[in-house]
Amino acid sequence: MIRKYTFGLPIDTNAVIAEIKSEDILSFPLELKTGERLQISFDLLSDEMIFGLGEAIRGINKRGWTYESWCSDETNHTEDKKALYGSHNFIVVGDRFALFVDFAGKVEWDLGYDKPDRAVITLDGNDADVYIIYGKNQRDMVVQFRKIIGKSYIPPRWAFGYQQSCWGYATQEDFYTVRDRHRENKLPLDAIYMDIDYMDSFKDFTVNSERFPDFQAFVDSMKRENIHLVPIIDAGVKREKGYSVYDEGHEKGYFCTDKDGKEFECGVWPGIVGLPDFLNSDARRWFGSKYEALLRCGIDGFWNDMNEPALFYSKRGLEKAVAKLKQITPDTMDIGGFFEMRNVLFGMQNSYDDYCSIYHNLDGKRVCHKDVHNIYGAFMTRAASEYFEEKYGKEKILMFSRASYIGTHRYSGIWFGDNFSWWSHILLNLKLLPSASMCGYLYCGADIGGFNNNVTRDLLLRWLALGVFTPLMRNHRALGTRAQEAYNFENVEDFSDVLAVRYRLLPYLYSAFRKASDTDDMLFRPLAFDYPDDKIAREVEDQLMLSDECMIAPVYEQNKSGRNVYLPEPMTLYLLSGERITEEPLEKGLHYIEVALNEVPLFVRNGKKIPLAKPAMNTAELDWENISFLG
Ligand code: MIG
Repeated sequence: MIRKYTFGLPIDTNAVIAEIKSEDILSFPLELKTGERLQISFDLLSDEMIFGLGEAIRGINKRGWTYESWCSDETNHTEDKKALYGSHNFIVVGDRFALFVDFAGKVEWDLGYDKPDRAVITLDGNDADVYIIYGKNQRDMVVQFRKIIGKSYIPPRWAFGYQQSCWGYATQEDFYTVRDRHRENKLPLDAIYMDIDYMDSFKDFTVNSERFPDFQAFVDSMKRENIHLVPIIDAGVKREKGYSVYDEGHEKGYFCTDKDGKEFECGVWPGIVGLPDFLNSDARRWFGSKYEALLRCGIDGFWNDMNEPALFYSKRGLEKAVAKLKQITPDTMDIGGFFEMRNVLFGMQNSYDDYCSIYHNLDGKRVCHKDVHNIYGAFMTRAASEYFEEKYGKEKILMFSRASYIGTHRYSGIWFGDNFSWWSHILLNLKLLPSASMCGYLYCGADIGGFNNNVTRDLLLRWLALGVFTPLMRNHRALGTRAQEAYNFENVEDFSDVLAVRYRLLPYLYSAFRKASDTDDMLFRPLAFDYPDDKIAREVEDQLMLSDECMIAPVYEQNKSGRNVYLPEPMTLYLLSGERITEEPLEKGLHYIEVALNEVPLFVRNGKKIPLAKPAMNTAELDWENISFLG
């Protein structure tokens, strides 16, 4: 049962696609404060758990911290942070109700932070739709929510293969090397990512012709070897006269403006850019059609980046900062002045003041960016996906986005952004999965091996053993970090062993994915959803249920030969490695399991059968029909 309450005049965020009649707000069942900022609050029961918020830091159980919905270019995913790249205003409160706050501005979620037994949700505005969902259990509430926000995006099958990425591949030789070295080392591979260096001066929809003298031939030769190329597209369009994308957007008035109607100027990788006004439907159609420049060459996958939007600085911020810095002289500088100078410089990036100074033309209505911030990136990805759907069918093109809102899951997947090569980030990756599932993000994954910092061999192997189960299985790293392709490490067979397991399990993983999408269900669930009366299972934060058959429990600490696992019911443990499989039936309860670095542990519920294919070098060569079974 779903109840909708409409406050003020909400803008259409495109999140909910079902028609639902609004109730009288006087019957709103939770405490309410109206005024400039709508506030919803309620008491929490003593051991009540809160799930949800999609892409957010901290635990699977969100209670005890304060979060913010504010799409953020946040490269430090530490536990003191409040927001990451996506804004997903959905929570499940114990088994009492679920709540979706459909509001495109900032939302603060105090979930037992100020007072341990109180939740207070504060919106930066008073025009919103609020949905309250009642159901027979948590999973049921999620399914009901998913039904009103529409079916999850399903990418092409090759996007379930192993994918390699790196910020720094620049020339076509770099790409051939990645392909060939995977081949030589018997490492399967389906795709290689093209980060910003493929472009000409970071201009969207261009290709650097010195580095790629015959781009079409390059794409074709990769395709012949079953390798898909996936270029990045950034939100900002380089402000350069003579660059057709900029010129067109400028002439048509498709860029965001400042208060006075002048194009808002900010600096990102290409230098000063125009921000396409994705809130404007004409601008969306226009931007979406620009992907054709690459689609035409046979490109069939994209990742949309920097669409929170990420701003290094703005012209107005820079002017203010420079004026401030000019007042400083080394002789008069004191400690206070030093810190102020530092704040002035660092504060320019992704500044809230800038977000308050940007304006959109929402199909004729002028709106300030801060009131629609959380749907900006979502609408960029919508622009691309609507074009793909019209021209090719959306399942033909791989698409995932960094920023997202509720509803983006119909258009694309997401990746979890700039994590670190830290052991704790394997665990963060795991914790993000069920929360993403709740909001419809079935196609998702983290940068395997970690984006920032230097990887180690064991970290990569352990992370890949979790990545075997994430629909997006992509190894990605930042410029200047230690080489992270599997072939750089000793005993590369260990990596082949782990990657082989991914391909062996693909028929199962793919069908589990489709089933979750078809039935608006979760692909990953917290154990608490399946075993609500089991006191130990309820609090497990490092194991997940996968579809209806399995449980996963990766090793996520260094120098460990295994880990403790809690079994809420009897299951069989399979250790998979290359074509080798060992099997051990285990009783309900606590177990220590040993897992070698080249093994992938999988726990299968009694009576469930898991199909297995033969290993393959890519999804095109995989024999999807001839399968055997685990168990
Ligand atoms: O400011 O394109 O999250 O995956 O490699 C960094 C370079 C911009 C951020 C993305 C990351 C990508 C990087 N980008």
